[in-house]
Order: sequence, then C-alpha cells, then structure tokens
Amino acid sequence: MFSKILIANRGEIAVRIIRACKELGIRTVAVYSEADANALHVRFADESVCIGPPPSSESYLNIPGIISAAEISDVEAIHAGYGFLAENPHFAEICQSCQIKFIGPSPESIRLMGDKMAAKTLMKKVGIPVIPGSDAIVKTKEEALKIAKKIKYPIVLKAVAGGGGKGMRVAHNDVRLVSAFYTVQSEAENAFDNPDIYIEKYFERSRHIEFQIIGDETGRIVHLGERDCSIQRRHQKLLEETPAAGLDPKLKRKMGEVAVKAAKAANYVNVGTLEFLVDEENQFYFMEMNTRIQVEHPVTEMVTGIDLVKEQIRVAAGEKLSFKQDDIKPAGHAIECRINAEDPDNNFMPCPGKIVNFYQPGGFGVRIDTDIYPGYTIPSFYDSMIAKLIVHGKNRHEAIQKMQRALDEFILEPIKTTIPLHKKILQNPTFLKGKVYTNFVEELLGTSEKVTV
Ligand code: MV4
Repeated sequence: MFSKILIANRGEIAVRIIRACKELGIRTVAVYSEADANALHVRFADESVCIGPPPSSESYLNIPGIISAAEISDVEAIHAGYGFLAENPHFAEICQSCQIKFIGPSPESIRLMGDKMAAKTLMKKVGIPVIPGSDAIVKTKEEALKIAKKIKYPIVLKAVAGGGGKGMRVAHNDVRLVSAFYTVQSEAENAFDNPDIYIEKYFERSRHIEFQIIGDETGRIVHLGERDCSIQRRHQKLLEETPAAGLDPKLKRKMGEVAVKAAKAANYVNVGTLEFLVDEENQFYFMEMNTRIQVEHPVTEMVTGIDLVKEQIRVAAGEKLSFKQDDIKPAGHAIECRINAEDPDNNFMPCPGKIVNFYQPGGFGVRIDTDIYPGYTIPSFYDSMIAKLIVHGKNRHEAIQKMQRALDEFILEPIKTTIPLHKKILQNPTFLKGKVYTNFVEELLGTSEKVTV
C-alpha cells in the first residue's frame, strides 16, 4: 500500500480523498493555488505545496507544477479527483513515466473513452446498443443532412472530444442543423482543440441512467448499481439518486450486465461510470463512459456501504477487489443535492463571497461533503459547487423527507445558493411520483431553460 499520496485537486473532492487516505493510514500532500491558501484541504493534509496563482491554467492544470510538487514531496501516487486533470491521458502518462502511480485507469482507457465516437464504435463492436446516429465523425454539413434524413429529427450534434454535454447542440430541422453544425464545430475547436463532431438521434424525453463499475488489475469487474442523473440544468447535474425510481428490474439487471461487459471490452481498471439513455419504450443505449470518480459517487456509497475512493486507492496499489458481484446488495434509497453558490433568481449567476452564518444539517442518514466552513470566503476562480448534501433513507419517500428537512436546516448566509431550487424540485408532484425525465428541469423552470439551436 502507498505511504504517501498527492491530491491534484481542490474543494470537497480533495477533502474526500484526504479522508479516505487517512483512514487507510496514508500520508497526504495537498497542492493549492494562492487563492486556496486558507482552504480546508490544505489544512487537513499532512503536507501542502503552493503550485501557482489562482487561475486553474496556472495551478490545478499546471502539470509541471504538480509533478514537481509530487517529486519534492516524494509521493508514490497521485489522485486527480474529477475535473481538472482527472481525464487527461497525457497527465496519466507523465505520472507513469515519473514512476508515480496515477490512481485511475490506464492512459489508453482514458484516451479511448475520451473520444466519444471511438467509445461508441467499440461498444457497437461488442454488441452493446448505442444511440442511433453516425458511425463515424461527420465531416460536412451534407453528410449531416443525409444522416438526419435517415434518423429523423430531432437530432443532436456532439463533439467527439466533448462529453457531459459540453459542445452539444440539438436541431429540429435542416436549417437549424446547418447552423448547429458550424457552431458545434467551432466550439469544439475552441474548447477541445478538436473540431470533430458526430450526430445522434435526440431523445427529448428519456432517462439518464449511469452504472458505477470498478475493476481490479486481475481483470475482475463488478458493477455497484445505477444512478439516475436525469435532473440537469444546461448539462450540469443538479440532483442524483439511487435506485432509479420505477426502473424495470429486468432492464436494470440487463444494463448492469452490459456495463460490466463494456468495461471488460475496454480492459478497464479502477472506477468508471457507464452512461446510458433509456427511452420511453424502455430501450437503453450506451451514451459515453467516464473514467474518473464522479461528483455523485456518494449516493452509491450510501446504498452499497462501499467506500469508492478507498477502493480506488486499493486497486491502484495492486490489491484485488475484496467483493464479487453477488456481494453487492444495495439497500435503501439515497439522494444527492449539489449545493452551488449561484443565484437561482439571477439566471444562476455564480455568487462567491464570505460565509458569515453557517450551520450544516446532520442527523440520522444525512451526509455533507464540503470544504466550506464559517468565515470561509468562496473564491471566484473555480466551480460554483460548494457542497454536496446526501441523504439515505429506507425508501424513496423517507429519503425525500430527509432531504427536505436537511435543506431547511442548511444555513449559508449571506450566500445565494441553489437550495431554493432543490426545495422546489423535491416538492414537485412529478418528481414525487418518480416521473424523472431529462426534460424535467426545462418543464420546471419554463422554456427559458430550453437549450437548443
Ligand atoms: C442526449 C440526450 C438525448 N439524446 N443525447 C449528454 C450529456 C449530458 N449532460 C446530457 N446528455 C444527453 N444526451 C441524445 N442523443 C439527453 C441528454 C440529457 C439531457 C439533455 C438535455 C437536458 C437535460 C438532460 C439530462 C440528462 C441527459
């Protein structure tokens, strides 16, 4: 097992990783930007290294700075969390060449799944259903128009190097398709330095169901159940839950088997997530695979009792999984609300600032993953998510009650947050009935939320 790990991240996930390391008896090294000198992950780590000024490009994305910090603090491994360098194959390779273990899958797996078209091609090859659309990159608008004719509108154009909705545009007719074609191409070029795009049938009312998998270096792969991530605003997940309400048990079993088959096809090691869409006919389709620990991993931990970050570290240290598929028996229901420092009454504008009055909810079945504390000033340089509020109940009804109670207890003055939005979601009759679809937020907030061309 490692004796010291560097956490190449910040915020709540850095605190989360430090906690797992401490419980495994592993020393920790935090890296931080000048804006994070008073951050909790710096305080909780055994050692810390300042790696640059506030901008991410000069700090948390600064590969030479992070590798130097790893060398001088003499760590055996690096955990990159999510975002930043977590899915950067080049960074994983540099770790490898410096004999520092990258806690995650191989650079090859990261590169393969980072190319969303190549990932679909692999899944199709092993007989996994994928969203209907182009079989390769779409190079011209004429090609796009031809495929749209075949798969019928609405269609969606996606960036090959995108994912998570980045560089995605929906079109409902030829005119919109042509303008979307050029928009997505130039956005992809600017955002990912790769203009390649592909086209898919767009399912307007579907469910975004993802499966957590974990594989060890002997090739054993296990899935840990599903998460319903259909409640998203502008492709940012807001609320996630497990189990997925009303998902047919036979379908769920089949999707779990397919998730393991997909990971096996990629010779996958460590944790990963298979994202599927389920349409109104209860057909499911592979959408993309994420090669990192995800923000919403706690809901899976709450129902399975498995600490996913500890498992990541154990697998990276060469240990075999200590459980097999039959041992995975999810119990109860878990919900996560992402608490963002944004103003729901002002188009979700980020609202950094100092936390003066602070009380975080607790009680039976309530978990908070956060790096904020009384007197903390939320920096303006990074992601606006400041806490994850997770609850676990014996069923969906009890979990919803717990979440409503916990949200009422959360005091974060004078910061504006998404707490009022979560309260609105949790009181919504459609949500309460478990009728959760991808167009839920658009219907809840009105057409202003419609992201389309
Ligand atoms: C889709 C889709 C429907 N059809 N692709 C991909 C990234 C993720 N953030 C959202 N993604 C989707 N891809 C096809 N072909 C539906 C979603 C989707 C979604 C879309 C709009 C609004 C909310 C959404 C919530 C989950 C999934």
